Amino acid sequence: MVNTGNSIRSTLVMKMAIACLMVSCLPAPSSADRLFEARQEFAAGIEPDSVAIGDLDGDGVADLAVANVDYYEYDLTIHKGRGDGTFVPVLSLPTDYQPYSIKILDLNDDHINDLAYLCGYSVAVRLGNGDGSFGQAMDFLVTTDSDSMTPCDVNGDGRADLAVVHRDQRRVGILLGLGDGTFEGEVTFDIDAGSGSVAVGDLDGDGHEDLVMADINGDAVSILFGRGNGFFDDVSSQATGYEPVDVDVGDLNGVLTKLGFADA
Ligand SMILES: [Ca+2]
Ligand SMILES: [Ca+2]
Ligand SMILES: [Ca+2]
Ligand SMILES: [Ca+2]
Repeated sequence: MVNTGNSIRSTLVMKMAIACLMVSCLPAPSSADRLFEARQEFAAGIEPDSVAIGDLDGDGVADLAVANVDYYEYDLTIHKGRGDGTFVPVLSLPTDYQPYSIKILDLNDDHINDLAYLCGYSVAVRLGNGDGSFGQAMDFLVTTDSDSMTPCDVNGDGRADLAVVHRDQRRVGILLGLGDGTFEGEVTFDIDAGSGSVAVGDLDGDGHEDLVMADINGDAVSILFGRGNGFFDDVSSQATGYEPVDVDVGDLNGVLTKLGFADA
């Protein structure tokens, strides 16, 4: 059988259509696929709620600290990094209550990372020994239990302070660090609405750290502009979308620091 011109064109059109169909069926690589290899999973404790990244044993390789908040089997788990993206089996550290908002930072200026986390009506601190082990927990009372805390330096003395948000009391608590891993008593500041998240940054460029709280009950963020001495101006707020649950601060346009927040 001899192909006519029309039949040849029809065959070409058919092949092109099939080729186009095949291309369209191939999954387009997502942005995440281009940035990350396949996900790996590593066991933590039960119901991990927050995670922090930092070198806990001084080998220059990032490790993980995870706060696990299962009602019956809460703890911290320490995951030492091997440097290839995998981790050695976990070390479990018991806590007195369910731990939230774990942070890795150096609180006593010995250049060894320490742990800070919320635990019941306290901020708990465990100073690092430099080998991935930690001293006993030191507790610093706060006014209520909370699930959000951020490190800051609101009095500009170079010593790490902590800001804790108290959702039910519509307050933020500040614990000024003394530089040895301990803190002064909590001082609280009123905000407009119940908030479940706090972030820190210099929003007005005056060199003093400011605090931003996501007001899940107020459809806004509360802002406390810092005076650089551990105290703040009266709270101001900025409307957001519906029930923002989280907030962070970063330079999004290269000119001014802007707010970013996640609506519920
Ligand atoms: Ca390490
Ligand atoms: Ca330290
Ligand atoms: Ca400070
Ligand atoms: Ca400021």
